[in-house]
Amino acid sequence: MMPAIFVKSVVRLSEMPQSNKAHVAMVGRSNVGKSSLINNLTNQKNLARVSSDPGRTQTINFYEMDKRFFLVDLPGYGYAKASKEKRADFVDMICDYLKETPKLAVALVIIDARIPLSPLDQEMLDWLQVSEIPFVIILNKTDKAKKTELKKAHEVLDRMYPGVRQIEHSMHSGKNRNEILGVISKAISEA
Ligand SMILES: Nc1nc2c(ncn2[C@@H]2O[C@H](COP(=O)(O)OP(=O)(O)OP(=O)(O)O)[C@@H](O)[C@H]2O)c(=O)[nH]1
Ligand SMILES: [Mg+2]
Repeated sequence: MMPAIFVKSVVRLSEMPQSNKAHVAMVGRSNVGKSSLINNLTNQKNLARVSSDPGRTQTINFYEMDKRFFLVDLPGYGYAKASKEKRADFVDMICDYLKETPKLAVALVIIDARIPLSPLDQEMLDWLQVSEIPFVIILNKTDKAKKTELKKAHEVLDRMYPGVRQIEHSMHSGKNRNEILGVISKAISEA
């Protein structure tokens, strides 16, 4: 596999890379592990900036993988310390991007395995469904979740979003990394 490279960070859709390559977007609440997942998938520890402080990613960041497609790191929603205006700006930025991207192959919606459906996650998942944007759910930080919590999370998601693929992941074990890469490969080949 070729190394992944950072392409650019943007705050306006008009600044997106001019390319017809497919996009794969990381979507999720602030601090859920979107940037860490990019580092894990690309096998490059310091590619995307990670922080234990929520609200780290504030721009739309494009990484090119294998010269074939873009991995897109988005700001998180629900960052509690941001002002109301800023929070709304991030949500607009995320939703505008997801709607306007010409070739979004799939969105990886990352949720905390211990908190399966916070109201904001539910809002995002519902919006993606209504908008007919293809997505899969990544249950992240499974290293911190109990078995019973994981089972519960799958049950809740099965009920709320029947048929939507759910993949467990932890950056520490790299659990299901190959399965996620498989989902991406399939999606970009069909995009
Ligand atoms: N235990 C555990 N911690 C994780 C995992 N993935 C990420 N983290 C930690 O969660 C924190 C946030 O990770 P980020 O990757 O910066 O999260 P983000 O979703 O990009 O956050 P924002 O950019 O603020 O929206 C960091 O301290 C990571 O080390 C995981 O699988 N398990
Ligand atoms: Mg981030």
